[in-house]
Amino acid sequence: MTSNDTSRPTDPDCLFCKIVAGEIPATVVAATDQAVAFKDINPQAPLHVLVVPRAHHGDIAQLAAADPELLSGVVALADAVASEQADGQFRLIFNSGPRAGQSVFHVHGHVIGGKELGWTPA
Ligand code: D5M
Repeated sequence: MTSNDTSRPTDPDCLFCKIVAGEIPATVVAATDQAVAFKDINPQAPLHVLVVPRAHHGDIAQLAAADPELLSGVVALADAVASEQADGQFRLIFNSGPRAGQSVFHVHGHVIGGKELGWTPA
């Protein structure tokens, strides 16, 4: 782990840190000084956007412990994206750990919406 020029934790080997830095292309739909929202490369619904803090934290529990205000900013960006791109209603999923389906270890919320959602999470 390193820090960038704003003393934000970053990981040079992290895919989502590279997207935040603009080093890997992504379809960014919204951004704040705290967080970035970009389209999931493998969408599961008409709205499927990932919201990530600019700072590197491994999962939602680590983010909540280290910087609860930043987690709040990530949730606020999810809400804004759902309002701008769909009807404002959304599901926000944070997979935490490989057995829960997490494959990228930079915390990210899946903002899912744009259709009537069923409930089959497991
Ligand atoms: O979710 C990781 C998600 O990240 C998964 O839905 C695919 C998405 N993904 C992976 N690489 C990219 C790039 N390059 N752009 C956009 N989206 C990407 P998880 O909960 O960790 O399984």
